[in-house]
Amino acid sequence: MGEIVMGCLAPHPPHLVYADNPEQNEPVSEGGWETLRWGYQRLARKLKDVDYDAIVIFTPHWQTYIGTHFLGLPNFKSKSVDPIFPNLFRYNYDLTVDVELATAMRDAAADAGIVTKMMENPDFRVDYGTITSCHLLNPDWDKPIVTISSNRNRHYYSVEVMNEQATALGKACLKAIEESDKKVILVASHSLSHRHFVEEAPLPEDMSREHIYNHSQYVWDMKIVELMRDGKMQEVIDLMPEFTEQTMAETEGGGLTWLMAAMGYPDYSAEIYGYQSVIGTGNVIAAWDPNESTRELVL
Ligand code: 2X7
Ligand code: FE2
Repeated sequence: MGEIVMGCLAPHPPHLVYADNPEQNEPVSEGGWETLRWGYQRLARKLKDVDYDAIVIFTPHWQTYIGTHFLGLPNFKSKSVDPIFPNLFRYNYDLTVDVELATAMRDAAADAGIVTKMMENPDFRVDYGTITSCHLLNPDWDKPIVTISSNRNRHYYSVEVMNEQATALGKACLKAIEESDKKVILVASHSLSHRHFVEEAPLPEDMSREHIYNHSQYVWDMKIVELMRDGKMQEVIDLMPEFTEQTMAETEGGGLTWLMAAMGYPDYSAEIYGYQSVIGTGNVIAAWDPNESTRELVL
């Protein structure tokens, strides 16, 4: 029987890849945002010791307006360019997809009444949320991935509808994983609070210019992190509509709701790997390790 061996909240500001200067990314930086990058490095080291078959990632930057889509070809190769920050992120990727698992998830979601589609266009450009979170969690890219799109329930309806739909999708994905014989890492790729500056510093990595957009965002983010530490994930999901509306949070795409529904709303402490702002947004790296013997107090 398959299982979820780890769940991660993995924010994807392209700034973090830019700051790391990997060979795949064209722009060159002088660093920056070390609190998040060092946190990611620590989590990536932990994941190296985890036995798993695939990473399943839910991204808010592949936005679909009719249904939920899944990457559906074994390989995608192209250049991913951030539409807002092309100066920071032009990343050459060549990634492998676990199509069997993607199809099983699609089928389970369809059985649950969710409108679905497999993305089988070989020229499709994978979004920068997927690339950034996967690069930072597994810079070796030595495991296949499954990417799930974010249906725009929030925009068509409300955060409440988003929460319900993402919950149904999370439960369907869990069913597909359990029916497979695979060990899977689930990743919700997004920030927390999401108001951001509309002007970039002349040198983007100038850390003297980086801070949270406003105090209210900071207080909300800390409330969410505290609940994560306390193992109160059902409460986080219950607060989601209010949090999302008041901080314009990137939870609006449904990632954390999907992750928590699939993991059964953990009542144990999340591992916290770092919190920092990027162009004013609030970003926490967190992981839920279902295995008590390897679960750690990180920060
Ligand atoms: O997509 C993002 C993000 N979520 C946060 C910060 C900056 C840029 O892009
Ligand atoms: Fe984003």
